Amino acid sequence: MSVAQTNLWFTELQNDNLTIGLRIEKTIHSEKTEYQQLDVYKTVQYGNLLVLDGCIMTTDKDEFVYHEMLAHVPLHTHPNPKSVLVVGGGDGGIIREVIKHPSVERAVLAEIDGRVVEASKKYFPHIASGLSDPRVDVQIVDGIRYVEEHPNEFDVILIDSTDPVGPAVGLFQRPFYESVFRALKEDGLMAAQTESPFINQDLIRQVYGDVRATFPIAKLYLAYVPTYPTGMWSFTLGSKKYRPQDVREVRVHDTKYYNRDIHHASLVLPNFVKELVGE
Ligand code: SPD
Repeated sequence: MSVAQTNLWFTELQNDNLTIGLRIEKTIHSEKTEYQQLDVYKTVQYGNLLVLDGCIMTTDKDEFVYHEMLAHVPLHTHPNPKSVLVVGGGDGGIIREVIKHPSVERAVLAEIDGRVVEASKKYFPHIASGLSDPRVDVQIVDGIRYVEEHPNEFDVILIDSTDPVGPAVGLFQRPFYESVFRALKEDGLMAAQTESPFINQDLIRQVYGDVRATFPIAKLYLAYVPTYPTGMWSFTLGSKKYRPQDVREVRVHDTKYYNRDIHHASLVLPNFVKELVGE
């Protein structure tokens, strides 16, 4: 039996020439927080959808790809990650993946907007599930400042930012990567979400150049997220000592996307992306 369809659509304007549209059943939540417009919709295709300032952040159905890939590629690259910082990521998806690693003793979430954390606990409980773990310390703070104030403290730092507009702009700039470098221990490493190689080429070139100028090792890797602009998504890893190419075994197996083959496959770049980063 077919269900009556609404004619309501959420449309993300990805740039002046490109949109992605999801049919929605209803608006679940809408508010203007101190930092941004926060909306939650129930969609027909992808379950609940979290939107910040008009941009898709995550959906029930495809969130696992992004969260697993931003967390497990860098966490497996480090042989024994104990202390982890997540900058942004107020929905808790990255934290949920971080605490799957048995070596992790402490995971700090530095999120500027406490309303994102609260809305995610309410409307995305399976994504936010790790936030109440005793190893997790949720700090509602400016992530840039938090990183500056915690030198030499973390094995791994993961930057789960919104798109490079508004409050997130500073998270895509060289001074921030330099302070991430200082906040890492002597063999620490970081990874950041760095948008789509199809439509954010200047940004990727710039971020990769800044990370390569800051860290001895830099590597771009890819994953496929259906609800993000163009589907192809990039992450940039910067490391003081360990290379993602050297991972031989994976320690976490309760994943839907990530595995050892995906780890290595994600490091293989199409020619047009290689060119972007000069590989
Ligand atoms: N255009 C989508 C970029 C979203 C990056 N962050 C998503 C947050 C999910 N935890």
